[in-house]
Amino acid sequence: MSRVKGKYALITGASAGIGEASANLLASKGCNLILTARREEKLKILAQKLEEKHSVKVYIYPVDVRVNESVELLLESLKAIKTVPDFLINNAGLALGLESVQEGFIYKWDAMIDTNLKGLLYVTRAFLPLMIQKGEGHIINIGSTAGWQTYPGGNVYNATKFGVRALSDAMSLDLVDTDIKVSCVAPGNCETDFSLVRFEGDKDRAAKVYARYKTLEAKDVADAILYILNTPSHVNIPYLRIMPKAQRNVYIFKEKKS
Ligand code: 8X3
Repeated sequence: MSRVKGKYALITGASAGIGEASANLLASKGCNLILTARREEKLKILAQKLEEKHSVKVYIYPVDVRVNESVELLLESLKAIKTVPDFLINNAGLALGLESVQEGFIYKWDAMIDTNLKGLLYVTRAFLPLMIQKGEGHIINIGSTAGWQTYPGGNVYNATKFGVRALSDAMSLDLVDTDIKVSCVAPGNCETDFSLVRFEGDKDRAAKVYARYKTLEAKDVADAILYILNTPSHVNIPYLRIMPKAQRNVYIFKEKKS
């Protein structure tokens, strides 16, 4: 049974990676989509493909979650078309750099904190009251294994993902009297453009992160998200950690034989 068919999922950071994979998978199960990202061009192509292939409604909006005014504009746009999401997938997030704290760049810290924490909060604050009014709903916050274990140079990225984990927990408590569930999905090493962004376009350095063993694919994480959204109304999954088989934690992994 599909519990997502005919529902609306709002996905942030939907133009690539886990966001895009989730959009593909949810659309294939008949879920309508509200896709946001900073890059509208990629969203347009994705929306057209999904509407044609799966006959679902796909709305796209260029949104910068770091800017609350941009999120408020999204809220107004959705109010104008009387559309309230059933599912909110707070996926927009990034890592920048691997410098130690003593050598860190303030602009990278700001970008990570503004996107991974403040952006998640802005979007949640905007839509949660409407979701509560609507009735049942589900927030999925994309965390990371970096929210369970720190690593050298991870510092601020680690802090934001520990924060996403804490916020997921805290939101769940705040929502106890509602029918809104909150889940934190925390992937380990997943091959997307995450490392390319982290290393600001250095393709060789990014490729090395994914070359050591078979990593997760964005679709694997999307499968986990769909599983969570498909659970019966009375079932809640606060955390779902998903790792490549070869990666047991941040430090312990089995390298491919060359
Ligand atoms: C991505 C996983 O280990 O690169 O969130 O921080 S890791």
